Formats: sequence, structure tokens, C-alpha cells
Amino acid sequence: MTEGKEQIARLAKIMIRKGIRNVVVSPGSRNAPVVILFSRYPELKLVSVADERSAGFVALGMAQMLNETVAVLCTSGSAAINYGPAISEAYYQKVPLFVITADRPVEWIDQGDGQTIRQNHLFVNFIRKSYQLPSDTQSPELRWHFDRQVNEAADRCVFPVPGPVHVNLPLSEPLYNLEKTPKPQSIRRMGIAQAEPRLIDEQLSALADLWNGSSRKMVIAGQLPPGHGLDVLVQKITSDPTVILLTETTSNLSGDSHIRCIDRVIEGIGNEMETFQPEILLTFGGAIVSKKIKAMLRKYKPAHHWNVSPDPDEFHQDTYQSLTLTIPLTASTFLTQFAKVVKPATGRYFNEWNNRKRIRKRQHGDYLRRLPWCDMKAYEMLFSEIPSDSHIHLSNSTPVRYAQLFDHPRNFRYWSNRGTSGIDGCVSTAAGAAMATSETVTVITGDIGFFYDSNALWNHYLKPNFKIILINNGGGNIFRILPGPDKYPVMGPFLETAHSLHAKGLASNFGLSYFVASDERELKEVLPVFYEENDHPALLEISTPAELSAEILKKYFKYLIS
Ligand SMILES: Cc1ncc(C[n+]2csc(CCOP(=O)(O)OP(=O)(O)O)c2C)c(N)n1
Ligand SMILES: [Mg+2]
Repeated sequence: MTEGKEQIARLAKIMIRKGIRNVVVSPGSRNAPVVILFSRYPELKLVSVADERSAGFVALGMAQMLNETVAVLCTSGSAAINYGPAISEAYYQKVPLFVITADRPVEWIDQGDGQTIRQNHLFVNFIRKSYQLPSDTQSPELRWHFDRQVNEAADRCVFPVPGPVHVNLPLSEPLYNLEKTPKPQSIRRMGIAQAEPRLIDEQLSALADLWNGSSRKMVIAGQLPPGHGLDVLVQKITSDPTVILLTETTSNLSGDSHIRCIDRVIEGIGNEMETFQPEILLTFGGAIVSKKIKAMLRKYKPAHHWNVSPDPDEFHQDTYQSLTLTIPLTASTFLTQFAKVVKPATGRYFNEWNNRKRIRKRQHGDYLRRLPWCDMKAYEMLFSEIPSDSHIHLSNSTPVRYAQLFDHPRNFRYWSNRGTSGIDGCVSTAAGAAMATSETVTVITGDIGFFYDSNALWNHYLKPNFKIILINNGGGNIFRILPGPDKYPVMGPFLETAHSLHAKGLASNFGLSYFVASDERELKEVLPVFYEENDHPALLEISTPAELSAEILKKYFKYLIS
């Protein structure tokens, strides 16, 4: 006979062996025995966040910053469903989350018991794998089954592609007979051998022949986490006059020869596609923010598009409707192999793009010099004045889009929830990141995104390294910018959701130091003071005009093609 709830001790021990150190816990009765027993293992650090939606994103931000699996733990019922937004983000952004939901034993599902829903396979559409654990480990057969599943679940968080896994843990009553800590014996240990697939020689040389024989090659890097270590490899493949490299802010690639500001460079390019259309397109990395590059390439398709992704769920993902080859490897493995076979060629493709880039950069400077106070002006100042050692979390969706318009020579480390582009957890993700480092973490958010996720402030772990910059333009300005919604009278209440809220009360409620700026001079003065705040986390609310900000951004793109 095993001691009460010995399966929880087994779970803890396997998690510790697998290197899981942090567990973000939300309160509840069904998961209380897990909290009680987990707290007896010094190797596990428990973090308490009451709102499960926020907790999921806090764990996501921690996992990204630590580059390791982070666990979340909640009670049964709708508590579990509230992990949905963070799990879907983690799935599409490939972030390892070990999701534990406590549950009733299966025989009690749908039998009129309280706080009970069908939790098995709850996240089926956006999870690496789901596991239904047995509700006790009384027999050797059940212990074997339990251990095997938990070993597999922990490994599936990181292999073959990182992402979230769901472990549903049924627990029967009594829930609080835990005076003694169970001491499980002979826990099964299973691991995954380190292995790396490669292109076979024939395939590699076929790709090299095509590549080396083409004079118009475009490489697009999508989202890559800071510290990806790909700069040198990318440089080897792209430093050639027949190749151009398009990067996004969230690619975290440094180098002067890239096209960093895709949108401003390609605006109005349609008339000149004879010069700019690529013959070969090579893509790697995660989500692409630029809608304009997607539209351009869907219309002017390359003859060959090779997409590099090790994720079977992404095989033949055809973002540009021109995919000809999926390369099922990590970017690092492929680029290492490919760098050895590419040969420099002669051509004008890079120069044509580079000339366009230079012209647009000059126009950008001319336009910005004349700007009155507005969102674009505020972003310009932020990207030149924020201390360059800060991590920057760009909220959805205008902050991440404005960031694409600036050159960012200062190489910040950029993060953004572009897996599913939700506004529901951007501040919580940044809060989790800040909990996991002593470095400065700044989140730049719009007002709707901030108020939506204000429970990000509702925990005891925010430190002075956490800085929130809130651009308050009184609603969802994106809907004034997008072509379409502004024509309809319902735009204000139902899309922009205009309001006159301010964050001062929230800041004081949650113990954040509060700063304001409502013009250029104030912002310049306040930014250094805001970053010098060393006693509390800090929030800087920047007020900007809604109509004018939208007008100025729309005119920017017209000006570029005038
Ligand atoms: C969870 C979720 N709900 C709705 C949306 C749609 N959406 C995208 S941006 C946005 C408004 C954002 O407004 P704000 O944060 O104020 O930024 P602004 O556009 O004003 O800069 C909304 C509602 C979303 N992305 N995610
Ligand atoms: Mg707004």
C-alpha cells in the first residue's frame, strides 16, 4: 500500500529530474495537495498568480527568458480553460510549458459534481500532446503507467519541437491527508538520445546548384528569440550581391546590410517587380508581422520557395502560396550545412534593393522631422531613448507594427506574442520574463492591451527591473489605421472601443511607481527618471491623440510613394 497521494511525489521527482524548476500556481482545492507536496521540494520554486489566464502568460515569459520548461498548475473546471490563450501562444511560438490541471477521477465527470468539466484533451488543437494520468498509483502496473507518461510529457515539452504539453491529474478525496510526505520507490527514468537529422548529400547539392545558379535570391527571417546564435551563419549565406535578407524587429538579427524596415521599403513596389521579384525565396524562423510582404509575395511569386522548419505541424505551411520545398530541420542545422556549399555570385539584385532602402530611409527621416506629437513621434523617441540593455516586449498589435518602421541600430532584445497575436497576455508575459531575470524588461503596450491584461500586476513578484510603457491613445487605434473599419459608425464603440481610462489608479493599487508624459518635452524629461526608479516596478503612461496619430501613420505610407 502506498502513502496518500504518492503520485504527486512521483510527479515532482520526475519533473525535477527533467530540469523543471519553476511552477506558476493558481489557487484551488483540487490542486491543493499538489501545492502542499510540491512546496516540500526545495528544487521547485513556486510562484503564485491567482488569475489562470495571467499565470499561463507569466509562465510563458519565464520559460522564454530562462530557455527552459516552466510548469503551471491549477484546479479543475473553468480554471483550466483559462490557460487556453497562453497555451495557444506557447504552441505557435514553440515555448515549453508543462501544464498540470487537477481533476476529479474520471468516474465523476459529468455526474453533477461541482467545478467539473471534461478536461481530458481540453487543448487538443494547440498542444504537443495531452496525458490523462491514473488517479492513483497503488499497483505496480499503475506506477509504471504513471511514470512512463510523465517522463514522456516532460520530454515532449522540448523534443522534437518545444511547446506546451497538458497533464491532467485526477485526484480523489480526501485531498488533505498529507501530514507525511510520500516516499515513492523505484521511479522509472527515461530519456531521449540527442540526435540531429541532416540533408543528404544529393539533396544538399541539388539545392546548392539551384541557389548558386540564380541571381535573385531573397531570404526572410521570421521571429527568432534573442540569443539564437544565427548571425554568423546568416551572414555567410547572405553576403553576396545576388542575395537580399529581409528581417523583422522580432528576428533579433543584427547587421547593416539587411532590409530591416520591410514595410517602408516595399510600399508601392508593385510597379517595379521586374527588378525586385525573387527567383528563390528561403524562409526560416517564426511568425512574420509584415502584412505587406505577404501580400507582395502572394502576388509576385518566386519560382522556388524553401521553408525551413523542424515542426511536423508546419510542414508545407504555405504563407506565400509559393512553397516548393519544406526543409524539415532547425534553421541552425540547415544554415550550417548550406553555408558550406553556397558560392558568391555576381549580380545587381542586392544593389537594387539597397538603393531603394537608402531612398526610403531618407524619406523616413524627412517625414519624421516634421511630426507633431503623436504615436509615431512617441515610438521614435522610445526606440532612441530606452536604455539599450533592456529586453523589449512589444505588445499586439500596433507596438509591434510601429517597431517595424524604425531601424533599431541599438540591438535591443525583442520579444512579442506573435504566435497568435493576442492582446490578452502581453503584459503578463513581460512580467514573467522580468521575474526570471535581473536585467531590465520593458513592455510597450497600447491602452486596450494594457487594461485587458491588468491582472499582470496582481502578484507579489514584480521588481524594479519591470517597466511598463503604456501608449494611451484612448482606444484601439489600429482600427483607425486599418483600411476599412473607419467608414462605419460602429467603429468607435465596437472596434476602437474608445474610452477615457487612465492607469494611475491601477498603478497605485498594485504598488507601481507612476509616471506620465503628454508631449515630446515631457517624454524626454521623464524617460531617464522612469528608468532610474530602483525601488518599485514602474509604469509610464504616455498620452497621445487618437485621430491625429492614425492620420499621421496613414499619410506616412502615402508620403513614401509621393
Ligand atoms: C485577445 C484578443 N482580442 C482581440 C484582439 C483584436 N485586437 C487587436 S489590436 C486590438 C486593439 C489594441 O488597442 P491598443 O492596445 O490600445 O493599441 P493601439 O492600437 O491603440 O496602439 C484588438 C482589440 C486581439 N488581438 N486579441
Ligand atoms: Mg490604444
